[in-house]
Formats: sequence, structure tokens, C-alpha cells
Amino acid sequence: MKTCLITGITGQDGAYLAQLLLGKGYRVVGLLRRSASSDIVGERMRWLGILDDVELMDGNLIDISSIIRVIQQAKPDEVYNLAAQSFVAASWNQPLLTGEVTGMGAVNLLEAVRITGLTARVYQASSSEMFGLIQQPVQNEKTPFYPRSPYAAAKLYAHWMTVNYRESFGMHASSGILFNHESPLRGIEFVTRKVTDGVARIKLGLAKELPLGNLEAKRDWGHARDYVRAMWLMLQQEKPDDYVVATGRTTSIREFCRIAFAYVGLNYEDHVVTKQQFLRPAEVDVLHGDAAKARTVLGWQPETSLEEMIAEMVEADLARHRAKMGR
Ligand code: NDP
Ligand code: GDR
Repeated sequence: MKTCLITGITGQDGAYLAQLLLGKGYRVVGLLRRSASSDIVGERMRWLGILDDVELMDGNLIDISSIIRVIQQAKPDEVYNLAAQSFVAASWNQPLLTGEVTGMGAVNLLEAVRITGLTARVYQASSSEMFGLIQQPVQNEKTPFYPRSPYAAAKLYAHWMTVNYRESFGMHASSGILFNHESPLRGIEFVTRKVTDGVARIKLGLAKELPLGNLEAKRDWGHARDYVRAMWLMLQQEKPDDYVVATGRTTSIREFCRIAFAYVGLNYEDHVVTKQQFLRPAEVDVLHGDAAKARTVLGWQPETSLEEMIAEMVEADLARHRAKMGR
């Protein structure tokens, strides 16, 4: 039986990855940082019905002693580093914390694997945000990076350190440059989930308006369930490498709103209002990925369309609100 260690297991991707790997017969160990709200810890894994099947070990990515201890105890064959301060907008308000967790945290993990002398394979969660101010209309592994936020700069550092550990120490360390991926388990502050939650509340008469920021930005959105499969495939390859993971379709926030509201028979223009407070100091205007390498080498492709994903997210938010209302 293989063992994996997942940092960020309580997040969106961590939960789906844990589910995937449990299904493949792995022993799944997750890093859990201490929280005062222990009653809601593991909510996403509970939603997927897998909370009792994973082993949770205490630790924090910025405390290398805890990472070393967890690695020594768990003895993982594969380590997936998904932990991060992952909200781009928050990274301007907490640039140093973002640098520590999202950037240096990844190096703590690489160092911990090196220090413990295990031959564990490592996955680093890199991001399409690293492309930032776009240099090419469609981005692949060869596109130059131009980070536009403290988050993106921190991810770029972690990305290059992963490449460096691979080249310097022969570590089996791979980076997945993943474009935006969403699901019913997406954090509520990210735009897609904010929209589907807003659609559900407006449909059920709990709200009238949905305040958003820039509606013209475009993203290449896929489903998290499809994207965690790509992470696993990267660590099954003989050689470590970097891969872009994307759908190849880009859509504006405005169009996302149109589809989500139309799904419940509403017109987004009657409800969406733009508010200054949700605009960012610098914007990534458009992301559009080319995942040809992942398709060819990993045999990966997305299985969920944008419309199917939006329907799944709206249905889940309707169900959540109906449950709260006792309907
Ligand atoms: P989430 O924000 O849902 O999850 C982040 C996870 O990191 C949570 O489990 C959180 O724990 C944990 N975490 C935060 N700080 C620490 C810390 N100091 N020590 C240990 N754990 C910590 O992110 P996603 O699941 O959406 O994304 C997973 C990874 O992939 C992230 O690194 C993200 O930056 C990256 N990424 C995501 C993309 C996306 O579209 N979703 C695209 C490209 C990259 P807690 O529950 O305690 O807060
Ligand atoms: P992003 O995701 O920054 O791409 O990072 P987010 O959903 O936060 O923003 C996407 C785009 O929507 C615009 N936008 C709004 N965004 C939010 N959050 N709230 C709003 O009200 C709103 N209105 C418009 C934003 O300006 C932006 O252009 C996500 C994260 O998961 C990162 O961790 C990951 O690395 C990247 O995706 C790829």
C-alpha cells in the first residue's frame, strides 16, 4: 500500500485529491494546522464522505520542525504540497504571510523531504497566476512569467525552487501549473462560488443583489475533480517535469454570471452590481491555457464542461441554503 502526504488537505483540492487517492488504495495522511474552529475542520472531506478514512497529523507549513516530524512519522511515497495562502486578493493585504506560506513554505517542504532522506516524490501546486501580465495569447510551459500579485510572486519562487531541487538534488519533484479550477467545494470568496452562492440566495429570495468587481477579466475554468487527476498522473511518470493543466477555453466573469443566473431562469443584469471594493490593485486580464503536453505525456484531459460545472455548483448551493432554511 502506498502512502501519500497531502498538505492543504482541508482545502478544495486537498479534499478531492484525498478522495481520488483513497479510491486508488492509498493510505492518505493529511497535514492539519491548528484552528480554534475545530468543529468545522474537515468540512469538505465530510461533504465527500471521506473524513474518517484519512489520517490527520498536526503541523504548519511555516514550521519546518512540524513538517519534518510528520514526514518521519508518515513515511510518504508521494507528497502533494497544496497548502498556501491561496486568495490572490488577500495577498496585497498580507504580502509577508503570503510569501512565508505560499513561497517559503514550499521550500520548507522540499527541505524536509531532503533532510529526512526519503525518496518521496513531490508535487508542487504552481499556478497560472504566475503568467500574470500576459506575454502570449495562449499560455504553455514555455510562456514567460510576469507575476502581478504578492501571491503570484510567492508561487513563482516556490515554482523555481521546485525546479532547482529537481536539478540540484535529483529529486522527483514536479510542478503542475494549474489554471483556475472550481467545484461546489470552492472557497466562498473566489468569484465562481461567490456567483453560484449568490444565484442560489437570490433564487430563494434571501438576497436581491450580487456585488462583484471586474466583470471583464477572463479565466480558463475547469473542475477540481478533473485537475487532481493530473496531479496524481504527474507523480506516476518516470521523470519529474512541469505541466500546464487547463481546458483551453477562456470565459469572462460576465459570461460566467450570465450562464449561472440563466440556469435558474434569471437575468444576471437584474442582480449583479459592480463595487469598487472588489477591484484589485493589479489585474490579470486574461488566462487561456494550452495543456497539449499534459494531454500527450500524461494522457490527461478534462471531463467536465463549464456548463456542467456551473450547474453542479448552483445545485449544491441551492441545496445548502434550502437545508439551512429547513425546506
Ligand atoms: P484552498 O485555499 O481551498 O486550500 C488551501 C489549503 O492550505 C487549506 O487546507 C489551508 O488550511 C492550507 N493552509 C494554509 N496555510 C497553511 C499553513 N501555514 N500550514 C498548513 N496548511 C496551510 O486552495 P485550493 O484547494 O483551491 O488550492 C490548492 C493549491 O493549489 C493552493 O496552493 C493554490 O494556491 C494552488 N492553486 C489553486 C488553483 C485553483 O484554481 N484552485 C489553481 C492553481 C493553483 P486551512 O483549512 O487550515 O485554512
Ligand atoms: P484568481 O481567482 O484570482 O484567478 O485566483 P478569483 O476567483 O479570486 O478571481 C478571478 C477573477 O474574478 C475577478 N472578480 C472577482 N474575484 C473575486 N474573488 N471576488 C469578486 O467579487 C470578483 N469580481 C470580479 C477577479 O478580479 C479575477 O480577475 C484563483 C486562486 O485559486 C489562486 O490560488 C489560483 O492560483 C488561481 O485561481 C489560478
